[in-house]
Amino acid sequence: MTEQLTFSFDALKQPSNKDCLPCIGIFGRKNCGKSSFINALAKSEIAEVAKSAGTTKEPSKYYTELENIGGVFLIDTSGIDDYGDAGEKRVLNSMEILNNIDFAVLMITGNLFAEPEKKLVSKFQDFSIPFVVVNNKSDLQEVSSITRSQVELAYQTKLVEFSCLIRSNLAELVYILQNLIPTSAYESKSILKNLIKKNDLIVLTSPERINAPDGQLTISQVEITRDLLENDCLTLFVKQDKLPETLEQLQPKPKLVILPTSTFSISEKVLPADMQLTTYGIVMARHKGDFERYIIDTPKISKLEDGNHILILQTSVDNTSNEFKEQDLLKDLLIKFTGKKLEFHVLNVFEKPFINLRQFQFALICGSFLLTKKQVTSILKPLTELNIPVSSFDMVNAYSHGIFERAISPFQAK
Ligand SMILES: Nc1nc2c(ncn2[C@@H]2O[C@H](COP(=O)(O)OP(=O)(O)OP(=O)(O)O)[C@@H](O)[C@H]2O)c(=O)[nH]1
Ligand SMILES: [Mg+2]
Repeated sequence: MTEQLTFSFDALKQPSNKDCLPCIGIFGRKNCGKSSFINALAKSEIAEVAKSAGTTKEPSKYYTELENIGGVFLIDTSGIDDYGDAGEKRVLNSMEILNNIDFAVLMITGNLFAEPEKKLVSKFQDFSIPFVVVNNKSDLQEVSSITRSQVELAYQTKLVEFSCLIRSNLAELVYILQNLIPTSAYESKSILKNLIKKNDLIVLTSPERINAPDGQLTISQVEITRDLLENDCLTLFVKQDKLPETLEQLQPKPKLVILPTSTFSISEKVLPADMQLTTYGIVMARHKGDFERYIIDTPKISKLEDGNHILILQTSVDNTSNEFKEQDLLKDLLIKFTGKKLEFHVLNVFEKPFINLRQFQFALICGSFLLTKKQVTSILKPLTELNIPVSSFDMVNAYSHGIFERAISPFQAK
């Protein structure tokens, strides 16, 4: 079964009933046979192929089924060697999909493995994306021993000979994909994965006064509600002051109640001790952040001392964003919670200026709800490699409000 889906980055981020399927990005220079490779895997002419270079102009997502793997999404891209204003924009568009793919195929031809390929591989490494290199058009030119050792030794990956024209070792290639696609690719991308199931009753609450602009819900509230509906959960939204009477009337009892951090402590006191509670911020930190690390590192804020340097990673360039409010709140929270004189440094992750990371005793990421988990993990990697504790605004917020343990408990193995 093969079908083309209209590509949209949002669609990739959104859970669907196909959200547990691997997403494979196909990269390489113009005309190296990326679209032909998709057709070879799908055994159907779904992607446009032409003799002239530059046929694929934007990422296109296709669904197909591969032997012994099952359903996968294949994402065709434009050439990584494109140039000029429009060409560079197309390259950037291709790079965007790194945020959402589980595995990559880098296609080369004519033993050409130079700057564009090396740059791309270093991006794969930044995003921790496993990959394989395919030497296409091997009916015209086979891979040389120099290229093979350049690729296989330097990157500890496989270089596979292939020809989209002849397709003789297609089964072998699919077998290689089957072995190299990480198991995480088959995990659900749902926000509340492993926590909810069909027909579970989940209660969402808002503060008495809805504080998002123009009476809107916050992005986290909207995304979590959509996730619950996608998973066929019974979803009830109530204002915080209506929570006790609502819960009294509800039968069966809800599986989980999600509260804003600001009202958690008030509600916690009136709700039964065995009721599973968490906050929107913690749900999103688990979905979009390095949650396991945050759980270990967040309590380390108690050990901060006078003169310690705290790095605040800013992830938005939008001046109207809540992120700046978050930063001020965070500074106040940390100073009040620790009672120490702390030095704060704010760094915009998109500017990447030279900065000596070793000077920091703690780092926090703010406003990362617009990023993907892969992006956040890649941003935090240089810090975690230096064993600098990292956390997010929401986790620190919960910790300094004294609600951390209870709010993370629904996500911890019983
Ligand atoms: N001889 C030979 N030709 C191939 C092979 N694979 C693809 N081609 C041809 O190479 C040309 C480009 O193929 P495409 O699949 O459009 O290449 P692409 O990488 O998608 O190209 P762009 O979208 O322009 O970046 C077409 O004429 C294909 O028929 C192969 O294995 N051997
Ligand atoms: Mg193409």
